[in-house]
Amino acid sequence: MTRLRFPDGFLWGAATSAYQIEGSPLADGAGPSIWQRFAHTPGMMRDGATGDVACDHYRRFREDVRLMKALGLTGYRFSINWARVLPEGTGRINPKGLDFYARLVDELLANGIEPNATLFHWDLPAALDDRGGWLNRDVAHWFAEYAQVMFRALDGRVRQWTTINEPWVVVDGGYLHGTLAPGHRSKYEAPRVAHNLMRASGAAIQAYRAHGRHHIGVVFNIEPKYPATSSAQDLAATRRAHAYMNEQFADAALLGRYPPELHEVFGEAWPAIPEADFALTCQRPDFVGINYYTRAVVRHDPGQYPLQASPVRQPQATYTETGWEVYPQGMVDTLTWFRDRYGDLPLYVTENGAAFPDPPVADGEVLDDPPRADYLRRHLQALHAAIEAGVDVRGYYAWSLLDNLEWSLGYSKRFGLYHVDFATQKRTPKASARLYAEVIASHGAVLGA
Ligand code: PNW
Repeated sequence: MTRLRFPDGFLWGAATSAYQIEGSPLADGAGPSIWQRFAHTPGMMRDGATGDVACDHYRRFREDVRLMKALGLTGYRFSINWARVLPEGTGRINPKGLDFYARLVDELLANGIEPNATLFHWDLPAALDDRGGWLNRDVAHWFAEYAQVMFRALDGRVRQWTTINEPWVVVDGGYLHGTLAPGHRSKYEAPRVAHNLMRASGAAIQAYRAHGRHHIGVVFNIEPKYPATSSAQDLAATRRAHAYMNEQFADAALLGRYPPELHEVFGEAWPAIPEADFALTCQRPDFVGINYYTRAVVRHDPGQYPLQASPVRQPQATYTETGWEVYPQGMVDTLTWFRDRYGDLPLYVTENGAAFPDPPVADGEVLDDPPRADYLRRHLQALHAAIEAGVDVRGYYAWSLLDNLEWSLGYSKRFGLYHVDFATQKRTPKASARLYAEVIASHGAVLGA
């Protein structure tokens, strides 16, 4: 194999999100979010986990920036808890909440790390949920108001903004299957929420055009779909799954329409959408972030509501602890598909990583995590192949800097480059962290050995 080299200026990052790492969710005047409520509702979270403490990053962020520095990161993607800044979601600003993010950004910049601030990574203010949350069309204005507060406070120092993280997960987990906050289960709500998420993202981009001076983008989780057989039924199921998960959001944002397969999926639950709305959803972002974890091989399955499609397990493949097939070629397929469908625009891989069971921590030693290191190595090789194929990828963020709260799965799934002992808050580097540091220091050369 030849020596790999990533482009000069390629951004090497790691990603986290507010509710998953911060802890202190109600500190210093913050309002509750829907995740605060969901986690405190019996039966919703594995092992009764909550984000009350998480990685205690709210109080230990300086130590965590030192960990980033030790890896040689040039970028860090974090999210802002809306209800820390606007406890009621709109209106009154909480200066102490705003100040936390200002201090974090200052600490990053002082260490030469470029902040990428995500405005929404699932923790909607509970006060807005009380007003209908993502089902209320006004949410686009609420979100733009909050976005402008953040732009005004931090745009001098934050040069990369992200509107919404993974709208599909919000819709599918939060409103269709009820596995994530706010825990609704309705095929009538799901497409309305999807549309309002994209209206909100567009409204924030529009606000940025008036007030911002740098770059704003949106983040989609893309999971390429491959048919299990060449039967007409499996091909149609694959198209539905692809339209629902991958095209629904990116088409609204970049093409100003929805794929026709969604009508099949939602049937009479598909809402009438005013054509004028697409002028709002379709605001060209400066970049798109793609979260890539896995692929799905899809078959027709009438029992799956409402998609009538389900994934087929690949007997020869390796699966992560969250049940995701390790499939690095999917990274190449995803990035080239995205470029071909939506045209040239700068892309970032804004999340990629894997949960595997880790061995116990031995004092003072690097924790050995061969499967995660292997996942990282092979996906970075795939990323390099996509860049060689001409896709304009500007950076990569590993998910995640730290072991953290894996949403309703609690602390049972570890994605971190650093192990976290949740009893003591001690951070321990894993071998995957060492590998990543070597990749960064060598511009990728160690990947080609
Ligand atoms: C992402 N899927 O979630 C999120 O952005 C992170 O907050 C999360 O911790 C990470 O991936 C690991 O799960 C996803 O079903 C959740 O395809 C589900 C899917 C994809 C991404």
